[in-house]
Amino acid sequence: MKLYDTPLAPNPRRVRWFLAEKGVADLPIVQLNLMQGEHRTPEHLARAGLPNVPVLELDNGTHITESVAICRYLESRYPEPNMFGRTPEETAVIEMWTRRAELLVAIPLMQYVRHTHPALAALETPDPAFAARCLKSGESGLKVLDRRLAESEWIAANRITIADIVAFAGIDFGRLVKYRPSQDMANLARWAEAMRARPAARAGGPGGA
Ligand SMILES: N[C@@H](CCC(=O)N[C@@H](CS)C(=O)NCC(=O)O)C(=O)O
Repeated sequence: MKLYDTPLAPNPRRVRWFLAEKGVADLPIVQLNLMQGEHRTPEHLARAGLPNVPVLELDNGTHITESVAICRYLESRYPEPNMFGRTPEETAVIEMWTRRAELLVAIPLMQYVRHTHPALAALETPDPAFAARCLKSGESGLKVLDRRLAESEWIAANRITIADIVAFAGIDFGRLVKYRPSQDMANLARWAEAMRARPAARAGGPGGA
């Protein structure tokens, strides 16, 4: 098994973080330089189907893309600690919050950064009006998480799960443009500090710790 990765990006960071929570340190990692277009080569497109990372290559030649799908596969290979749910109810609630974390928070905030940071113009034609709409929408999503975190220590269960990783990697990507959520969202701030303090935050890579 082999992971195609890149150091600063938030979606690959989810997988690195997940592996660190599982204590998996021996998975071979191939770093691609997105700024040099290494994810756009015919070799990478043949394995990934899209110019994206992360990609997990299995020993039988199967390629899995989509960071959450990769984590789900890794969960079945390395079941402990459980990050996707143990019962039907828990699994569904974790899926629900993972989708909310992705759709309401991570995607808009990642798009905000992509359309704001000058260096990312190599990947994206900056659209300031779109960036502003994404920030507004991501901040509405943060309020949803803040309310949830008033009633629960972690986003989806009584322990860290994939939902927390998806949300935090998206939010923390904002550091590239010096964006931090308002400390007025005290529950979110408490949770973000707990996430930042985990050893996996460092293993997650230079996206932030
Ligand atoms: N939904 C995919 C998104 C993958 C993705 O967009 N990866 C970014 C890095 S965070 C990428 O490869 N970007 C290359 C580009 O924009 O050219 C996932 O969760 O894995």
